[in-house]
Amino acid sequence: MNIVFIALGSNLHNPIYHLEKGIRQINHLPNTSIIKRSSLYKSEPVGPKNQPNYINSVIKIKTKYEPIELLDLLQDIENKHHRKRIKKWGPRTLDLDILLFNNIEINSDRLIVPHPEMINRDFVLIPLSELTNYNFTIPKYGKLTKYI
Ligand code: PH2
Ligand code: MG
Ligand code: MG
Repeated sequence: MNIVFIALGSNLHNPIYHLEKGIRQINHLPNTSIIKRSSLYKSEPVGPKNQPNYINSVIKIKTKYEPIELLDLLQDIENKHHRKRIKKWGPRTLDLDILLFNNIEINSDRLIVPHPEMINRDFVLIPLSELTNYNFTIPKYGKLTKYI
């Protein structure tokens, strides 16, 4: 089984609904289950400011899928939430980002793991710290606590 951390974010049309439904949909994927979930956090948009505040959360899952298979399945779920890819860092109904996949590093066209922005984003680091212990290390970057 692979251990994967996924960040969820939403700032359109009832964000809590989209996050809760997204978590259920991930839990229903074959050979996949949620191990832990963080609290929901409200935050101001990072990037363009002319958009609503976000609700964010991080989950820890175990799954049999390989990284690109999981990425495809997460994008299917985003699409079911009528996610429109209009603007980088623009408003969205549901964003599902793979943060960490076991302890591996991936640098492909479609997927970079660890997520290259995660260490700069409190809306990821704080919920992630809820799910991990004090010594938790991020491949390539080192101790999580350095960044909080
Ligand atoms: N996601 C973005 C851009 N800005 N800001 C917050 N607070 N939360 C997000 O999830 C977020 C963001 C693009 O993925
Ligand atoms: Mg994102
Ligand atoms: Mg994304």
